[in-house]
Amino acid sequence: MDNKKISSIFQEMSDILDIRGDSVFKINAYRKAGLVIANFPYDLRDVVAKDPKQLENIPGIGKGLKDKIIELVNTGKCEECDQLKKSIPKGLLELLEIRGLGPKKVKAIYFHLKVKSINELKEACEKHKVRDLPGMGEKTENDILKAISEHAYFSTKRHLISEAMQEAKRIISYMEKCDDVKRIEYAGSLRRRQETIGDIDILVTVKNPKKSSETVMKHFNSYREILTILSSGDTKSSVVLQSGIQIDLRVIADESFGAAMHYFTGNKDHNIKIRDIAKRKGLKISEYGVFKGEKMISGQKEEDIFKSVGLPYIIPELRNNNGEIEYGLKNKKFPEFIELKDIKGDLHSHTTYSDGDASLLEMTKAFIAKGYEYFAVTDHSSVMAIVNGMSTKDIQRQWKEIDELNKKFKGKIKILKGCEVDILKDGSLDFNDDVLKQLDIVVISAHMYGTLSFEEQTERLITAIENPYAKILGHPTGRLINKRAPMEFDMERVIEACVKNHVAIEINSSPLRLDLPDKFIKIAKDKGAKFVIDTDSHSIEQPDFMEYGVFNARRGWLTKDDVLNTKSFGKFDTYF
Ligand code: DGT
Ligand code: CA
Ligand code: CA
Ligand code: ZN
Repeated sequence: MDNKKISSIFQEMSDILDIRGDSVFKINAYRKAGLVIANFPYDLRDVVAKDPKQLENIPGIGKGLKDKIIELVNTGKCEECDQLKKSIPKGLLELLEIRGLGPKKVKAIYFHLKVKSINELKEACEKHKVRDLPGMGEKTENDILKAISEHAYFSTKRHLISEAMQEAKRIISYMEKCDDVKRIEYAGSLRRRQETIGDIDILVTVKNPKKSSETVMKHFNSYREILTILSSGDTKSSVVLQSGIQIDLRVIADESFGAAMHYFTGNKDHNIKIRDIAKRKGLKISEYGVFKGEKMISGQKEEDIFKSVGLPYIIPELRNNNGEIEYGLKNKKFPEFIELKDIKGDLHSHTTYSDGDASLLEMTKAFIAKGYEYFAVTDHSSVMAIVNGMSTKDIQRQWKEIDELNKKFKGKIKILKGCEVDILKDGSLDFNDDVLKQLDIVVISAHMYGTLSFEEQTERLITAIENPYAKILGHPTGRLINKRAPMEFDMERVIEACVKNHVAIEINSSPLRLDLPDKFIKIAKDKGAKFVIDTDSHSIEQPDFMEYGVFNARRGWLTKDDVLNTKSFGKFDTYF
């Protein structure tokens, strides 16, 4: 643990003591120690190793703090600090990250309003509860709201897969213009289609490594979108783009391409397990190839790596060391996982009848361009006033237009009548049965009351799922990646209710949602659930999101059979 980290722990301790209302003496002791350590010229690890007594000569460090420093250096933690941390609600520490909020304000907000998370604080500000607290006012409230949105923006270091994918495609097509590049691929979490991406990893092979590496590196480092070059060597360069995304590019020999692709695709735990198996077989796997003693026996193709340890090819989406290796060793073969080309239609979309950007006609043309057999228009129900939800009159007008368009585009596409009906607080649906029974597709979604208690939320969702007209449970957790936390409820019970009532579970393909999240997909599949992968399109470009939903489904081990919209209309709807 370095000085910086120790200093920030002490700083945090003083903040916690301050929020708790501990003695000023103690609060200041920690605060001072934090500052001193931040500016201390020697590494505390060296001091502890050589002569821990010297710590007491540092101004502001007494015996108590000396012992804590030794404990932190030696064990990486500090018992008393951990205790202290547990003594206040976790969210309060998060509040301190908001610019302009010190322990005093956090304490007042917690004490008077019982606010203990950033989300709750945001709500309190929006309801103008903060301005009446002692020492605060309208301005404080506005400042806090502004700081909260900045915090959300800047604290998200992981990128949406769609953003990373766009950048990766752009850099690859730029690099392909360099004559010395033989092959180029992206690896890492992007190739595994993880829902968020830390950085982009690119592999390049060259015709002649000795001659070409330098040219390739030069070409890469001259990419116009680069904000800063973090490091650049003979075979590796790391840069940050103006968009804030980091790219690591590596140049490798073509004979090692497979081994490097495997290594840099990861994830790390998957790699480690594969290498362990190889070791037991007397082989060594590295990013350069498969070796027997000194001799490289394979590694040009990625399949070589799996073959060498007795495994069938494992698709990148599954490489998480989550049972894929054991499954492959045992079964020698994987199921055929769903692919984008299996999708026959989209069952969740919006038009200008509610909050969509495009007209029904424009959306129809966009879905025809996808080559689909059908799509469902599912504009919002009336309770969603903020997104211009439809009244009963609106939806009847829409049905008329759908009938006309269906005549016009007969043989090209079939438009299904649908609605994204809001789940109300008590679990009832926001359209009367008379409307619901006339619809082909009813997506039930919770957009409000995201903060009900675990029990209430579970009951609310199950009540909605039990409604005989419910067909698809839309974006089940309600999360927005990097923006809004998922609702809290008993996922297993909700999945079971869907299975029992033949309600399909949505895999919402919007890169901001990816909801149901991949970690629950396999659980739901094992419980016998059926899925719909749809895009929730609000514009004519968004039908393209479908691939992200399919990636997510593959990460959840889904095959074509698990997903209803791989079948024609008339076939899948019997499930409802
Ligand atoms: P990210 O960037 O955080 O979204 O996730 P990754 O998986 O792309 O991670 P990254 O960029 O740090 O590294 C790319 C791959 O390189 C990773 O998936 C596996 C491999 N790798 C990196 N560090 C290690 C390591 O220490 N051991 C092993 N066995 N593999 C590693
Ligand atoms: Ca990465
Ligand atoms: Ca990386
Ligand atoms: Zn929607």
